[in-house]
Amino acid sequence: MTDMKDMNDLKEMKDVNDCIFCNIASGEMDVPLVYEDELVVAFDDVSPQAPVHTLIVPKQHVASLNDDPDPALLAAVFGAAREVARLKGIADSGYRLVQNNGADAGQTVHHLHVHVLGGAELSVQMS
Ligand code: DGP
Repeated sequence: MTDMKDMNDLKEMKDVNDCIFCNIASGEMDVPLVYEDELVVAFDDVSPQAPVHTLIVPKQHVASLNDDPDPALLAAVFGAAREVARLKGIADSGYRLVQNNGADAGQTVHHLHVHVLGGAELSVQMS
């Protein structure tokens, strides 16, 4: 008989296999990386909303902030965002981090990610 843990493991395997950001992070999808370390990858957004628009994505599949990610993983994501800003030459001119969770926020890819936006003066509108 399949127990609850097996069911959860199966669901997690399905989520990972179906997840475009997991496929990018694992290298299965060949996308040029802006940055990589042990815990995260960063790559440019396919539909840029600013001259610099890079996504920071944990290698581990976490659907959203509601999934209670390890604080060390969140620290790695924010550290990577700072490093990407430096690599892209926008650390001093300024940059915005955006992180969407759920339908009202417009989250379209259900794998936790942070957008790094900059390279021009951004709109002051927050919503
Ligand atoms: P969000 O709305 O926060 O879930 O943003 C998801 C972002 O992911 C969106 O700006 C477009 C980007 N995106 C979706 N699919 C791909 C992809 O296959 N490659 C890249 N580079 N970006 C993608």
